[in-house]
Amino acid sequence: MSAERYEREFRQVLELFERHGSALVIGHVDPDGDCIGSMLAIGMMLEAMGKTVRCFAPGDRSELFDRMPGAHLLVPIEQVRGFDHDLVVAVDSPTTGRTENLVRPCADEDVVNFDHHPTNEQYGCVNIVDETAAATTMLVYRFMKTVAPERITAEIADCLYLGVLMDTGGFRFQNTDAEALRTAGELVGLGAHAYELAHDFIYMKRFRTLKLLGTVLDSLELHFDGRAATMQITRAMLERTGTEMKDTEGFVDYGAALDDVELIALFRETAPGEIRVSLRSRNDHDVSRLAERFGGGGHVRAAGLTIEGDLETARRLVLDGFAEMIR
Ligand SMILES: [Mn+2]
Repeated sequence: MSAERYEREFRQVLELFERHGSALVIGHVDPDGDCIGSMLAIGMMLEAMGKTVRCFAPGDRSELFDRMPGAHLLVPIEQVRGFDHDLVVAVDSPTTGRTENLVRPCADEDVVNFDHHPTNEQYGCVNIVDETAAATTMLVYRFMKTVAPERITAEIADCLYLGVLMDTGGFRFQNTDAEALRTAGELVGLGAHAYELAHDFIYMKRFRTLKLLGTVLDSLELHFDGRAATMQITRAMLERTGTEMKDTEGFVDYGAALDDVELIALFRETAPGEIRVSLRSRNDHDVSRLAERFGGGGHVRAAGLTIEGDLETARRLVLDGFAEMIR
């Protein structure tokens, strides 16, 4: 990613930040660490500039995120609806649909779009979209470093680091390139707490979460001579262990730990008759194309979709898709 490529856009975004008095920062449904980190970093920058700012992402989020600096900016949906704002900043969201249409394409209000999904629909008035970035927070960092480096406090550095940490799976995924490591290094230099963040967000698990993981691993199955794997999380499993769906982030990666497995699917019964599917690819199989077929999306190696139907229906649809891909 070259800084020059977005030089003009970065200036436009800063100009919007300076010109407007209030901003709504929006993330995608069921926000992850990259989404939350991007939202809070931008939120804190705007707050320090004297702006009125609120951050929101629909769906569930882990309460761990409430420990992050800037978490006071996260508001419930009721405080979004009545919020009179003149700027919208969307983060980590390839489509406005991923924000449950809280973000509307650039028209009568100014919309800034920071994202790293290849399927991004460029819905912003200013679009900073670079699929070569391992995390959206890397683009936010590049923006701040270019136009307002003095505004990157240790608190903002923590939020930006969180995105790189989580979206690279703790610097293990294939997107862990020199730029990701360089960004992480610079952010630690600016005060990000590498150890504490890795401890809280990667290593530490609650007792009940580990018990749930045990039952999820018990559901692990191999298909197509061990080239694909599936796992599932039912409402009953959550009830038995006293957990919630938001406790299951990262579970899909246990399937990806199997050496010869190329494709992995984790099925989550999010509501009766609604199955959310997380897909992972271990090689060049493009799981985002399979996800898009069912209205989902994502990256080549990590994507998600929602299927209306029961677990068996979802399994059949996804395994049929896998069969086409590895044939
Ligand atoms: Mn991301």
